[in-house]
Amino acid sequence: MRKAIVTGAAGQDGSYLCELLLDKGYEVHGIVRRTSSGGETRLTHLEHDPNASGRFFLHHGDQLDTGRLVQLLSKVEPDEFYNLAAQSHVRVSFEIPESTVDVTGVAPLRALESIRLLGLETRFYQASSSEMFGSTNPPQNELSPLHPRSPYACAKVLAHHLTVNYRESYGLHAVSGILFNHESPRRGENFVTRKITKAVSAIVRGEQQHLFLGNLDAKRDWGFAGDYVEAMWRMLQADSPDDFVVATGEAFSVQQFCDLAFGHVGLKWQDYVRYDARFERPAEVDHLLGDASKAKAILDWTPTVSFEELVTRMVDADLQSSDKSVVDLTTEHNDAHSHS
Ligand code: NAP
Ligand code: F7E
Repeated sequence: MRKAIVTGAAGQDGSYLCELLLDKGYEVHGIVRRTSSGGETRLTHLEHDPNASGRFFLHHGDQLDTGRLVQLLSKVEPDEFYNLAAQSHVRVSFEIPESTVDVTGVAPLRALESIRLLGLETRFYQASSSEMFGSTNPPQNELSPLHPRSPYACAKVLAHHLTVNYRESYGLHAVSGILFNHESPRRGENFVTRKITKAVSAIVRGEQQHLFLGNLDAKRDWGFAGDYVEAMWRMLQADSPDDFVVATGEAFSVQQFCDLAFGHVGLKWQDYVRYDARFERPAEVDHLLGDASKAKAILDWTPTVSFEELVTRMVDADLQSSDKSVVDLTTEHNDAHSHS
């Protein structure tokens, strides 16, 4: 049975990836922080899934704890290691730049160096990001210049180059997946898509009056997270390690997302959305639009969910969810002015 370790298992992508690997018959070892915010909601169904019984293990761990990492690597000796854990919020990275660089940029080095020193044959996946392109003109592909615009993006550039360097220096089977934005009903509530869909459902229920947002003009290439974890897995199955852009090839503005999300329930976004400068960033990334031709040609990967389908699925999921207990983990979406 093939074995995989997934860091950030309780995150959006971690939960979809654990599901995918279990479906493919893997023994899956997820690493989560003891205080993880997502484990309760995103992984519980797998812990109680009889098909995953005896094949799904969660381990406490932290990206800052090399000893724990070495211990788990030696014990599991995984065929594949997916490094998904990160402080992944771009605007928050301006508030906590040092810890962001440590968790998001330096921790991948801990994993690469541990795999190398232990002499494991483990294939390594690094969760790189379109944010690395920053202000580079669209469309962006694997050859586009990197111009990061936040501490988060700088950290991802460091980790990307380290991944390539360990491949070139030591022959590690190390892959960097440069993924453009991908969303789902499991998206963290302080990212703009989920903040909007959560607010739409709260407004429909009469629990919220307004939605405070920052820059509505930014354009993103938004895909479905379930499709993107399939691309991660395909990258590690390829004969030789390489780097791949994963994207839909279409970009839409935050305003267009609002238009569709509010329109889906018969509302006009202009009646509810209010500007709040607190949600602007010191440096914005204006336009990300990916060219995933290489992933299509080599991995035979294409996205299956359109932008419209993604937005309506997210709104419908929030409308159907009656669980208010998860709502206030991050309060960005609320009328009450709070941090995030
Ligand atoms: P996410 O939902 O924020 O998940 C990240 C996970 O990392 C969370 O479960 C978090 O755990 C964990 N984590 C944070 N700090 C940690 C630490 N010190 N030790 C151990 N775990 C820690 O992010 P995602 O959307 O699933 O993204 C997965 C990866 O892909 C991230 O590396 C992200 O930067 C990258 N990426 C995402 C996108 C996207 O659009 N989603 C695009 C490109 C790249 P807690 O629950 O404890 O906070
Ligand atoms: O912002 C604008 C904001 O926080 C998208 C992460 O997964 O994808 C994600 O990073 C856009 C930005 O995602 C609000 O200024 C307006 O232009 O949803 P976001 P992101 O910054 O693109 C990349 C690929 C990653 O790698 C990251 O890990 O929306 N925006 N008003 C807002 N954004 C937020 N969060 N909140 C607002 O109120």
